[in-house]
Amino acid sequence: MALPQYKQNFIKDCVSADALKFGTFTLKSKRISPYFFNAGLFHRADLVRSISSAYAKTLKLHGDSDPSFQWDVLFGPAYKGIPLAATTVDKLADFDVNTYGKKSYSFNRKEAKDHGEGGNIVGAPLRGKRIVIVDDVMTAGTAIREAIDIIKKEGGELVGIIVAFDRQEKTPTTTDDDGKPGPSAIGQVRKQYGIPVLAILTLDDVVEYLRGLGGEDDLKRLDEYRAKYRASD
Ligand code: OMP
Repeated sequence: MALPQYKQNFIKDCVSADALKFGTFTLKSKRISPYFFNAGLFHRADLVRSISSAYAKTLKLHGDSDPSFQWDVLFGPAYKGIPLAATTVDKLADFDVNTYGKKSYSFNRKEAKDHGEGGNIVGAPLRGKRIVIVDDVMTAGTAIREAIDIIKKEGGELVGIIVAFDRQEKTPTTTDDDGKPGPSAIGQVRKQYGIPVLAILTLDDVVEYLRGLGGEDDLKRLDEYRAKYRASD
């Protein structure tokens, strides 16, 4: 089945911005990966629009398919999540002002503030609110778990997470290259919290896109990587 148009558009923009690169990359986990996704490169105005539209579309499609998915605040963990949360709520209101016009965003300060209004949250307060976290990539889940702790501490209810890219690989461990699929950080968070973890793109989407283009060398390297590190969930 062909990829939906919005995913195709987003992959094209990722490649043109160099945000999705093929080659040899060392990950935070020390794994050597044949590709890397860098959401930080979406800084030009047209690319900001591209990534915020793709997050917004993914959230909207999920909300349309599951009416029980209701939320109040999009939380962008500092620093990378901040522009993502702000631009995505704006884009959602563009799509459908009745449904999304009253949604909010917020983010945490990295440094505690003890004067002025005080507190560690800027934007909508989280207490008693249904929160969706927006972030770039989850590999081992370290960054996301920090964000989850902040939401708990602030009295918010976590109802979902959205990332730009799901690498669909097992959580890094010492027995990494045993060739057997293992649980992913995304899968573990889904199970532990019983919430949806959405992604604009997955590695499977990129493989499908490359197949359409006939990128044989990159495909071969992605297939080898997947065989080694594939997630079981
Ligand atoms: P965890 O906090 O371990 O889940 O890793 C997420 C981080 O991995 C991101 O915030 C990036 O610093 C980094 N990363 C990417 O941004 N893109 C990738 O394709 C792969 C990684 C990574 O190092 O795993």
